[in-house]
Parts: sequence; structure tokens; C-alpha cells
Amino acid sequence: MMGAVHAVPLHAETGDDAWLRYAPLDAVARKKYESLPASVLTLGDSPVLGAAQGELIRGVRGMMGRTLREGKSLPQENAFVLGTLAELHKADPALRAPGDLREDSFWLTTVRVHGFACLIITSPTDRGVLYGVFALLAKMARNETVASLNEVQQPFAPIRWVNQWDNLNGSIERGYGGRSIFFDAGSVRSDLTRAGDYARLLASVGINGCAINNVNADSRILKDDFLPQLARIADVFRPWGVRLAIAIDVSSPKVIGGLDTFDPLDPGVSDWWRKKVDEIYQQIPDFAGFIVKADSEGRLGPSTYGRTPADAANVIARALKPHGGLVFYRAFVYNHHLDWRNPKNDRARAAYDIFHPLDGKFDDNVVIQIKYGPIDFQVREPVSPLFGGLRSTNEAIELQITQEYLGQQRHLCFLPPMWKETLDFDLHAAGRSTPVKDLVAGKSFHRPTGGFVGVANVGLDADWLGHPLALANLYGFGRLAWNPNLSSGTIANEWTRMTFGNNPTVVRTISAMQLASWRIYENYTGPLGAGTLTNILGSHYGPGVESSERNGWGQWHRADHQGIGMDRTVATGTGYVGQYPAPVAGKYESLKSTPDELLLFFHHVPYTYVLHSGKTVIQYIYDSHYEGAQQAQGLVGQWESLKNDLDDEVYAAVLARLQYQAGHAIVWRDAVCNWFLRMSGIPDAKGRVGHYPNRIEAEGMQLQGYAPFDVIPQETGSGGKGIECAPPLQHCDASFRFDRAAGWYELDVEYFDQINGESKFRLFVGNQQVDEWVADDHLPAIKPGGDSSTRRRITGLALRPGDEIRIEGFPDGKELAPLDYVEVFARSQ
Ligand code: GCW
Repeated sequence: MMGAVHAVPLHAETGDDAWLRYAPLDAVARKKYESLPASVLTLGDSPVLGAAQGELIRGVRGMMGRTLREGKSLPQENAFVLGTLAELHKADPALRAPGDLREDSFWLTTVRVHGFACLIITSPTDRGVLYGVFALLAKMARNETVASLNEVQQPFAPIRWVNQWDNLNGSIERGYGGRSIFFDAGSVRSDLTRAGDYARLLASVGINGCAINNVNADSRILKDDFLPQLARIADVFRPWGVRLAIAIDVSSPKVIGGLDTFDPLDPGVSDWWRKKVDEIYQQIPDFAGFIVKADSEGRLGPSTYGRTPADAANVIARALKPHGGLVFYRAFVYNHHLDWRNPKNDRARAAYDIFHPLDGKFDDNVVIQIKYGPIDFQVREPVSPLFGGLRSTNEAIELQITQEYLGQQRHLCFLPPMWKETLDFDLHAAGRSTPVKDLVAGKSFHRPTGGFVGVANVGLDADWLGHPLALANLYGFGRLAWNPNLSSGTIANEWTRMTFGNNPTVVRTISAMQLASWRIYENYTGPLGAGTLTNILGSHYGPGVESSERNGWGQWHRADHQGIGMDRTVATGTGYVGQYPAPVAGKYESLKSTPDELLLFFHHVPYTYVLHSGKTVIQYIYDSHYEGAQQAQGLVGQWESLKNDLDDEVYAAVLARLQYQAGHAIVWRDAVCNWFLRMSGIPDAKGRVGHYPNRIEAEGMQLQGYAPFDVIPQETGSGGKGIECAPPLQHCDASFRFDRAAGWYELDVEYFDQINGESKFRLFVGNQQVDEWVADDHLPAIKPGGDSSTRRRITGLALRPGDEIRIEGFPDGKELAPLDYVEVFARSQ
């Protein structure tokens, strides 16, 4: 079957299979694996073992072009042998695992059984066997050696879950990869193929639980007629060892249960939960548990009855206990009507203030699910002090795979470097070394359970998350949940090899892009711990510096004419710093020892304050934004260098995303810099902010039909203004004369692409049409501004002085062919 293979065809690299492509290996790699067995023997029989065997066959077939023979009895030839330790021991009492293996761990070893060379994949559990198969196939995909294997891998923590924020109508809250793979129009989808594919992806990195619906939960999910539908999802998860969980509304006993209360201390309520849970387990025997968001962002909760989160969690936990289920109670509980005028108020304090006093009051099958930082998934936050504030309570860290505040998968932002900083952070709880990873895994205080939860929000899009490179975040979350000691570099390298193959240039380039991307994003968005500076009242996407202030949401940065930052010190501020154990509190309490990157999270300083780096705060804001925008443009070039090494389709898809990002990074740069220039009155020492010599503002062009309008907020449009072509006009013109030397130029047209229309544009030089495009992207915007501002780049234009450059705009719907400016660069720039 195997003929010599000289050139490996480039296979489509997007699609359902993500990093599980099993693309044919090149001749050298095949040679390496040639002596692997030709048959597979699976001891025992279960859906998970079936999936494990099927995966092994699939992977070997894909990579080696060989179909393994299925054996049923003890090896009569060299074989892969799959089975639990117990089964293996029955078959060959001489086989003993090296030491104690924890649940879900696996052992890969090459031994002789009955005289035949066997590659054994075993574990205390079926699920661990499946993980072992994935690990072996991953090694092959990455061309690693598998000869004389003897390797044990143990998961760092028992809880390795993802949450999906899917609504029953099929939309996904903060989802950017298409509609729900689970729900449509109020019910579970009839075709659950993608749900099964998802479970396979999750299993391949060791994820063992998935909560499928929005934490802003619809209580219908617990209705009797919904449970059989949930059972169908559990069925497609089961072969992959992924247990189903759901988010619930604590008011369900009242809303759908017909009771007149949902008071957790009411016996009728506890009865209701017990019956409901029993009913669930009748249909889903391996049901994993509930996620609870209560007393948060308008959700009802125990505070209605003057009860505590512990009361609410425990009544549900007691119903689940006999069945082995867990309750994840989210610590994301805060008052979003905080009085912003009171300088002592601080949303960051909420989780610790509420949950720390309850430590020890939660049942053993309750897990407090804590976001990594005290605010809300910002580009830079300190570690939540609550991780160190619970010692007699289980906890899990909540990380966000979906890039809600981090570019929504339109911007490249590889998150493992950020997650690692959190996980490795030493909180020094109880006066000793307690890194967050140990705390959440339950190691520091010997808790029965704990671990990692990632909010994934994959959707029906072929690439799951909406950006082919964003899948590295799902992969990376799983890998870190399995082993938080892996480096970000290792994770990037593994993922790239499995997704794009082992070409060293490709691996080096993509890994480097991924590893740089979070800091690039931080550079052109929120500096020095001030928060992402996005529009927090709406999309959470484009720049919206002002939106944080003067409202009750508490994402304040307190920037005014003199300075910026939240004083969270004990001495003069909100006292938040005091929630950390002394060694950490000491560091953050003092300006001098607070690291620059978190300065504005902890302190209010004048714009002229000099950072450890030697720059003033204001100049740092300007410089980092210019640097970030330039780095974003650099990503485009790095990707372009791979043109001949990648599948055309994925090359083009990623290129388009990166070009868009580079343009949007300039929107960010200009909005943030101009806002701070206006606020501080301190000019950019390098003279860039507010000066755009190559820019021709649309409102300054010759207009026919087009009329100027104010962009709101003003800094999200260049010069604060744009132009629009309003009804009844169906077509407008804006033109200007080119007045520079003859030569080759590049021309950037900045326009606004809203979701409520698909305007058309045409660009002319003299009478010649040189470009046309439709503003048909699906950005989260219904008006011109920072969310919708988009760049069209036209390269290689021969221009002469006196040429007329003209843009024709054709409005559509509510999108009035809006334009912001044109920027003309000599080609060498
Ligand atoms: O970040 C905020 C999001 C909400 C989300 C909430 C939460 C599901 O903007 O969309 O609600 O966090 O985590 O509960």
C-alpha cells in the first residue's frame, strides 16, 4: 500500500479536524514508524474504548496510509494493545504499571507479550486509554520518536472542562465562530455531528466535561421535555469521555417548577431540586453537574431571600451528591450599579468580599469557579486574590478561550502566555509558595477536586472559532489544563506542527507570530493595566476609552486631565490590595514595586509619572500604541512569507484576517492616542499623534451628495468626522487631487462597515476604475465608529501630480457608504 512518497500534497488545513488532521507523513517520517505493529487489539468493550480503537485506526491510516487489522484475542503478532490496567493484568499478569496512576492518566509502553512486540496503551480508566491513543498519534503527527516508549502522563487536575455560552435559540453569547452546534430555534439540533466532532477535539487534549449552555441560563433547559434532548447530546459526547453539564437558573423551582419560592432553605425547594436531579440521572447516568451564575448582572440569586451563595450552592449540591455530580458556583458576583462618584467603591473587591467569608461553608461537591482576574477577562489584570482566599473550598479557574475583550477572533491573540502568567503567579497564601495552578488544582490545601474551566464558544463555522489560528487557544487551554507546566512555546510548536505540518519554516514563523500576538494586542489596546479600553457598554470590540467611566459597571480607569489609574491601595485607595496575602500586597501597595504593566490597575498617577522603563506614562501610551500597530502590520509580512508553504485556502483566509487586524490596530492606536492627547494636553514627543501628513480627510474632499457627520465618540473617526451618503441619494462622490511627485503609491481607504447594510464603493484614478468592493463584513456595529472602521488597501498605483482620485459610494440599508479618510503612501514606506 505504501509506495515511496516524494512530495506530500498540501491538504486543506481548515475544517472540522482542526489539529487532528492526520495528514500523510513525508517519506522520512514514515520510515521512522514503519516497524509499528500492523494490528490493534482492544481488551474490553465500551464506547470509549471503541472510540480509542477507531481513532488509532483513523490516525495510522491518515498518516501512514495503512489500515490496521483488528484483533480480538491475545496477540498472535506484533500489535497495539489498548485496554485498562485491570484488563491488561487479566490478560498478562506480568504487566504492572509503574507506580500509582491517577484517574485519566495513561501509560504508553513497548513490551513483549507472549513473545510479540506490543505497543501498549493503558490507564486505570477507559478515558485514559483514549487519551493515550491521542498522545501517541500526536507524537507521530509531530514526527517524534515512538520507539521503545515508556511514558506515563498524569493530568494535573481532575476538572478540565469547557463552558459554552450557547442560547437555546442557537445564538451564542460572546461567540464568534458561527451559530450553536447544540441548539437551534429553542430545541436541541437534530443533527449533532458537530457536537460529536467537538467532543473528539476536546478529548484529544484531555478535556473531560462540557457545559453546553449560557450561564445566563434559560430555565427551560430543566423542563421535562428538554431532558431527553439533552440526553442526545450526552450520547454523542460519551464515546469521547466528555461528560455533559448544563448551566441553570437558580429561580427554576419557581419559574418552571410551579413553586412560589426558590429560597434555597425552603424544604419544598430542596425537594424540587432532588426530584429534578434524579430525573436527569435517569436519562443521563453520567451527567456531570450544574454551573450557576446568580446575583450577577441582573440574574436572580439567593440574595432575594437574604441567603448566601453557600446556601444556594449547597441545596443543589445535595441533590447531585448521591449521583456524583458537581455544582460550579461562579464567583463573578458583583453590583453593576456601583456609585462611581465614591472613590472607595471598587468592583475588583467583590468576589473576595463575598466568597472569602464563606470559605468552608460549601459542600464538598461544590466548586467555586473564579475568573482569572478580579474584573472581567481584560487584556491585563492581576490574579484574582480569591484563589488564595479559599482554603477549605474547592475552586476552579475560569479562562476565556473566546476572545471577547481580545479582538473577537478578528485579531490574532494567542492566550497561553497570558494564562501561564496567571497560573504561575505565586500568591503566597498561608505564608508558603502557592502558585495559582496548585491552588486551583486543589494541591495547596488538599482539596478533593479542582481545576480548569475554559469558556470556548465554538460554533458551526468550519474553523470552529472564526479564525484558523485561534484554534491554538482551544488546544492550548486543554494542554495547560492537563499540564500547566508546559511552556507557551511548546504549545505553539505542537499545535502548529499538528495543524500545518512539520516544515521548520512554517513551524518557526507561525509559532513566533502566535507567541508575540498577545503583547501586540495589548500594545495597541489598553496600556499598563488600565483595562482593555474597549467599548464596555456594547460590543466589547473596538476602542471606547470613555465608556468605562461615570457608570455603575465599575470598570473604571479614572483618567482625567491630570492623571489615570485606580488607587486600590490600602493606605489611600479602595483597599483591594489588602485582599492579597502580605508578600503580594506589599508589592502592589507601593508604587515603586508595582510592575509597570499593572501600574494603572493599582495606582492613580499623573501622566508625567516616570515608569521603571524611564518613560513617562503618557509617552508610553503613545509609543506602545504606535509600536503595536506596527507589529500588527509585521504579522502580515510574516504570514506572507509562508505563501508557498501553505494550503491556498487557509493562507488567504488568515491573510485577510491579519490585514484587517493591521488596519484596525491603527484605528485603535489613533483613538486611544487622541483621547489621551485631548485629556492630558501633553503632546507626543515624537510628533505623531494628531499629525497625519499622508491623510486626506473625507470631510475635506470635494463632495457630491456626500455630507459630513460627527463620529461618536469623536476619537474613533479621524478628525472626528466622516461623510455619509443619505437617502434619497443612491450614489455619492468624494474626490481630491493628488499633489505629490509621480511614482508608485499605496492607497488606504478607511471606511465604516456596519452590519445593517452592504454599501458598495468604487475607486477611480481619473476615469479609470482601479478598485471596487462591498462593505459586507459582519462587524458588531450599526453605526460608524471604532467597531466598524475598516481599511481597504490598494497597492501598486501609479499616480502623477494633478490626478483626480475619486470614490463613489452606493449606500445600502442603514449603512450610508460612510467614509473616514484616504491615506497615500509612497511605495517604499
Ligand atoms: O464578560 C461578561 C460578558 C457577559 C457574560 C459575563 C459572565 C455570560 O460580557 O456576556 O455573560 O461576563 O461571565 O457571566
